[in-house]
Amino acid sequence: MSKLKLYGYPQSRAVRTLWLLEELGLPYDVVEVTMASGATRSSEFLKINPAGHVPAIDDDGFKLSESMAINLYLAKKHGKLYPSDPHGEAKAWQWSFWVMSELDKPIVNWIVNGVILPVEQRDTKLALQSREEMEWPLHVLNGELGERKFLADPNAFTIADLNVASVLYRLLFVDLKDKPHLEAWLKTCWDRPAAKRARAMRE
Ligand SMILES: N[C@@H](CCC(=O)N[C@@H](CS)C(=O)NCC(=O)O)C(=O)O
Repeated sequence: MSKLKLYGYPQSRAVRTLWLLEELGLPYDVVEVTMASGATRSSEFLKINPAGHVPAIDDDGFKLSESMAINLYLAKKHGKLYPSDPHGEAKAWQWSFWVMSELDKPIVNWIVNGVILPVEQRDTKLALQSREEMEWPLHVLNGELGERKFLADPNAFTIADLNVASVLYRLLFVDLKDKPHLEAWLKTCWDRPAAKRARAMRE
């Protein structure tokens, strides 16, 4: 059996899977495939993920893409952080789909146009609109976390928390005082030793 390969780089959405791999304690190799080098669209990489995005994995010949799907698969396969009952499992799916449909894109647009691009290339209007778009889902999440400590299992950190918190990485650097439950939960998630190791790889 060959070592798991993770395609991507820590500054990309691949950090979501790096965090999980650190939690699972699995041996893995990172195959650096970056957008800047054009490698995400190389014919070699398109054989791994025809969509041309990272992260993607090759798990002993099984190729999979989409950060949330990869994380749900790996957690389930290795029996760690994966809720064992059907309701917990369904909640993990719910939160993973929710964060992708409600927050993944606005967060990226907000950060890319507010921080990452050189000032003259930023679309400031899009950054502001995206930040506004984030407000309702973040309010919803704060409310949910006022009811329970964690998302899928009321008392335990699971893949649902990892998936959502990993998408919200950039909010670690933002004042969330008006959303205290979200702020405390995000800190708890990213304070985990595995999360700190993944974070150290990207910062
Ligand atoms: N929905 C996908 C999005 C993946 C994605 O857009 N990744 C970016 C990097 S963060 C990428 O590969 N961009 C390079 C490209 O599109 O060529 C996921 O969550 O895995």
